[in-house]
Order: sequence, then structure tokens, then C-alpha cells
Amino acid sequence: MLTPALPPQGATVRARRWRRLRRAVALPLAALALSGCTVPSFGAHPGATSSSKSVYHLWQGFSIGAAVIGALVVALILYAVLRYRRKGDRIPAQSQYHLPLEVLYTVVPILIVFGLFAATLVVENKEVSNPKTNVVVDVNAFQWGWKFTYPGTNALVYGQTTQNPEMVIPVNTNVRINLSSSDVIHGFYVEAFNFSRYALPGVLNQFTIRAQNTGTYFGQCTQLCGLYHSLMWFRVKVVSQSDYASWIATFNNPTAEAAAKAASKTTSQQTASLVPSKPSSTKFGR
Ligand SMILES: [Cu+2]
Repeated sequence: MLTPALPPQGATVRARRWRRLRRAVALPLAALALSGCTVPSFGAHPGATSSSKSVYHLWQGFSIGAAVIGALVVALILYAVLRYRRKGDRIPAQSQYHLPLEVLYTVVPILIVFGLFAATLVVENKEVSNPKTNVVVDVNAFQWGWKFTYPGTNALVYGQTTQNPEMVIPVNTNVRINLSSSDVIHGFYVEAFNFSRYALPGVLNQFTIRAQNTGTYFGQCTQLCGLYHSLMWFRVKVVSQSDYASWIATFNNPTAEAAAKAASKTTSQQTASLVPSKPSSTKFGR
């Protein structure tokens, strides 16, 4: 009688090990891919202002540090699990009260925490510093829109929900923002600036931004503030310094101002027809 040929035992063991190894590698890779982990940004925006670039680098440093320490911990756990898995009643060598080792694993984390704290402090100080500047924008949030006024000029932009008002600022210039709210708490957030601040009724929040490239950046309210919170959008348009000066000048020229208003109204009507905007009885201003 013929019996089916069996593969040599060594080959079966090797195939099983190989399968296990593939699974062990594939699982963490799948977890990384499925969680949408992006490298090297780790999900953050590279930043369009000087301080947002620092925030981005800080975030990268934290993420890389966490990944290295996470990998070390996982490797040590796996090593202990595999190397000392039960074989009979053998107990691995016990090494508690190893003073140099205990000092090492106490001192090293403390140094790491100090390092992270110092790096955060440097970046945060940069973020909250308010260097002198003569470009100032008063940003006022209301249910559900934004008003941008430029003290000392006639420039004024406002819009609600999908009207998507646009704050125009010059490139490579410190721009002081005076942020306030007319009614409830709102959040001023621009993804490309890695920056968010509350707009609080009765409180003036001040900060300075310095955009490094021209372009238009999307912003939105980040604090649930009522019915059309989700539509409380705005844009930040960064233009050259000469374009900024001529944009400001259009508000001193009544004809140009009227033309600009008419143009923006047409756009507003087009977009506003898609999504409801608040009735026109809204009171603007503080
Ligand atoms: Cu809001």
C-alpha cells in the first residue's frame, strides 16, 4: 500500500516559522497603514507661518521620540516573552535591586521629560511673543461668521457661513490679531498655521502671525457655537506687501470700494444660495 509522501519535518517547521514571522510583520504594518499614519509629517501640517513651522518640527520630534521609545518597549517585552517563555519550571535570573540599572531607568526618563519641556517652552514662547508691528487686524467672531477690520484704515471684510470672508494680510510681515467675540465662544483656527485660539466674549485675545508664503489658507471656527457652527468658515489670503497696500487703498476710493462690495456680494449670493445663512438682521460689531 502506498502512503502519501510527507515533507521532511525540518521543512514543515521552517514553513510554520516563516508564516508566523510574516504575520508578526504584517500586523503592525497594517495597523500603521489603517491608522492613516503619515511620515514624516505624522498628520500635522508643515506650516505656513514661522511659528507654525516650529510647531511642526516640535511635533515631529515628539512623534519620532515616542516611536523610538515605543519600539524599544515593544522589543524588550517581546524579548522577555520569547526568551523566558516557560520551559519546565526554570525561573529566569532575578535582577531586582540592581542599583545602577534602577538609577538609569529613573534618570533617563526625567532627562527626556526635561528635554521635551524645554523644546515646548521655546516653541510656545515663539508662539505667544507679540513683536512690534504696524499691521493690525481686529478679528471679530459672531454667530456664524467673521468680521475683519483694519484699525487706522477703512478696510472691512465680513461674511457669514458659506460667504467665506477673506482676511487679507501681507507676506513676511508680523501681523497682530486682536481676537474677540460678539456673542458666544468661538475658535479661530487655521490649519496651515497650526494655530487655534478661543474668541471669547468680553476678552481680547492677541497674537501675532507671520506668513512666509503667499497663498490662500482655509480657516474655520473650532468651538461648537450653534446651529451653523459647521459652516463658520473663513480664508486667510496672504499677498505681497505691495498688493496688500493697494488692497487697503481700494477702501479709500469710494468707487473701487463699491465695485469690490458688489463683486463680493455676487459671490456671496452664489455660495449662500447653496446653504442657508443667518437672516440679515444679524448685528455686526462688538
Ligand atoms: Cu463659532
